[in-house]
Amino acid sequence: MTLTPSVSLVEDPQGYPVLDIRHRSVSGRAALNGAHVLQWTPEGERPVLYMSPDALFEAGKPVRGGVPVCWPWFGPHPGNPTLPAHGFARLVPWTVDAVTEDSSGVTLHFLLRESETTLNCWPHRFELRLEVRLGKELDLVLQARNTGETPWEMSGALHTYLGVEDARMAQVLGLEESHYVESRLSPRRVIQEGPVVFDREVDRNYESAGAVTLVDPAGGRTLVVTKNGSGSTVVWNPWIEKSIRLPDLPDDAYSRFVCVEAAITAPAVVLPPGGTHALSQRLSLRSA
Ligand code: TA6
Repeated sequence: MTLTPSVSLVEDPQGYPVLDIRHRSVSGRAALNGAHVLQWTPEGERPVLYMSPDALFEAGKPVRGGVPVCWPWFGPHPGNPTLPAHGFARLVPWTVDAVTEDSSGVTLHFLLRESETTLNCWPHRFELRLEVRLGKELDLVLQARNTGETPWEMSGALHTYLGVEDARMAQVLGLEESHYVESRLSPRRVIQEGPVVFDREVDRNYESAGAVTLVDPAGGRTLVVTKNGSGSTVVWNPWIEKSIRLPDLPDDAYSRFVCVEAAITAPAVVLPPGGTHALSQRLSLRSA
């Protein structure tokens, strides 16, 4: 099915619907499952997002790469460990509300509302919209609305896998002097001294609302991540042991990506009936 001249709906693999974008300024792919941006490649560039060669493309399962939408909670569910990590939004099919394009790129509008599946794990009514603008930059706007009768709270993230040539030489700038916690290892708040470097597992939740820059010297590329509506920046690299342990990552994956995530963690956002909150992120390439 062709939606606009540059966008068609394919099933790849079979039975897994994906919007395939081939525009003169950009190419990309986005799955209906999870409204998941799988690929973004500005014209004349290498793909910007990392996608594991071992990623699973199955309904109901998260995809290891691209931009997973973590919502309505980030990380393990605060009260019920049997619920999926990072919420349900990345696991369920969304609808495509609209597709538009112009000379500079393509915009996709995804929509998710409560269903029996979501109500079974989160008893609230909501409307979640993801607007994806693919061009020489990648813009994502995740807007949540409380369409119910009572307030509810949300956390979440745009869990972005950024491809690098060699993470062991990469640095994340812009978090200097920010406080962070190493989410797995210790609740202790630490101050970031200098650039963030990758020589072990890094799984940090920074108290930062500002832009960050990922420098990839081996790849000759620099990526700027700007955001709004997010008080936390999560930086994750699994390093060697976890890359080996995660079944949907090749053993050497740790050297090939860094996750930089525009996140809402603590405090969670509380929405009254009719209230809305937008979390947005822009990725822009700079030649190094
Ligand atoms: O990005 C932070 C994080 O919470 C890490 O702790 C790691 O678990 C990562 O997300 C991947 O989570 P996932 O559920 O996609 O395997």
